[in-house]
Amino acid sequence: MRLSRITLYPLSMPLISHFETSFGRIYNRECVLVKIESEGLVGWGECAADRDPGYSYETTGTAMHILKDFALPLLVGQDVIDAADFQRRIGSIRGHHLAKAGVEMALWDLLGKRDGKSLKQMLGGVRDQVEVGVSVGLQDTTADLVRAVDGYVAKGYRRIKIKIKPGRDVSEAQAVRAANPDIRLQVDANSAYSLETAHVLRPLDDLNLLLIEQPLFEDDIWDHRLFQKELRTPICLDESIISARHARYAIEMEACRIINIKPGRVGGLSQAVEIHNLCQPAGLPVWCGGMLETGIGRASNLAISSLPGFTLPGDVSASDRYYTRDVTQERFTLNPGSTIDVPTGAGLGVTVDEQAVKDFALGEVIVQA
Ligand code: OSB
Ligand code: MG
Repeated sequence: MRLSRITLYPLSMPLISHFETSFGRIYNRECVLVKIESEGLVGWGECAADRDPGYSYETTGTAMHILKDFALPLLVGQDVIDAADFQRRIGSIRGHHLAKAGVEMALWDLLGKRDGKSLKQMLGGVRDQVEVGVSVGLQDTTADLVRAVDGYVAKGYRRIKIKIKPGRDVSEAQAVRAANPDIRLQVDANSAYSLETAHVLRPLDDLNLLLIEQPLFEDDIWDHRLFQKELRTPICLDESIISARHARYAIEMEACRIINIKPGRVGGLSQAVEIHNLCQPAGLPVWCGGMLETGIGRASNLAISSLPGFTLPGDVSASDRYYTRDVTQERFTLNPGSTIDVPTGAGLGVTVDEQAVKDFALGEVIVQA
């Protein structure tokens, strides 16, 4: 499709409740929306970079720079055929996966709208509903955490993830486990430990956790292998898996037994599908991670979660876990059984509320042929 105009909207979305991880606390989620206009159609995508380089070196600022100054000039006025063609065209830009993935998502939305196909159909999804859980941030006290988890369990979430950091790890997990003996429970350290300090996590092995997510540094696949050998609980990698090659390294090194797939982190939905296709024959379950997405990125996460290898519940919670007002007309709700429906409309299957986009936008950049 000939891409005539691409608009970037850096957004700031107020969260219903603040979200704290080992790398910091946020009250507003920033991201960048991508709008592509082509042949009378409009496609939307979401770049999951945040304001600060805590989770990733990328920020909304670097994403705006890379897209405006390097990626979009390679695309506007061009006839871009599909995601593979898109990846070839931007192949000269090193890294910046979150930025690239936002544009790839908008391209998928556009192609789906042209062909009358849902993203689920295009990616090879096989489920109409997907199992989901909720990722609960660090709270001020352990009692607050147990209360927050209680609230989500009462809403129907059957899989809970809690964030941990040094000093707030085993104690938090033990308290949540004691209050919820049967719930599917997992923890996420967001790279807060080294092999030397991670020994404090050993007691987590007695809590019947589904997995321990990204305990060690993001660039340390080898030490994850060493740590995995010490644990019965599966390690799941998030930050470390930035490409299909890194997924292969982790599988071959036995550095983890589960992979969290975030299409943004790996440079796009096409790369996410590749990792899924690599993990399936290797026997590694995968699940879809979340980045506190708006309705746009959430629709995309639900579609990819419907692929056959996504056998663990995703961090793709209902809209009301995040935002009172979203940028899509649709709001995603939790079904009994801790599932959410996968959108069925063409492309992402959502209708963007352009007034909401304008209200949350911190700016606007237009690149055209
Ligand atoms: O590590 O999975 C993570 C949110 C922002 C950045 C990194 C992570 C997260 C989450 C939230 O855990 C998942 C969600 O979107 O609900
Ligand atoms: Mg994570």
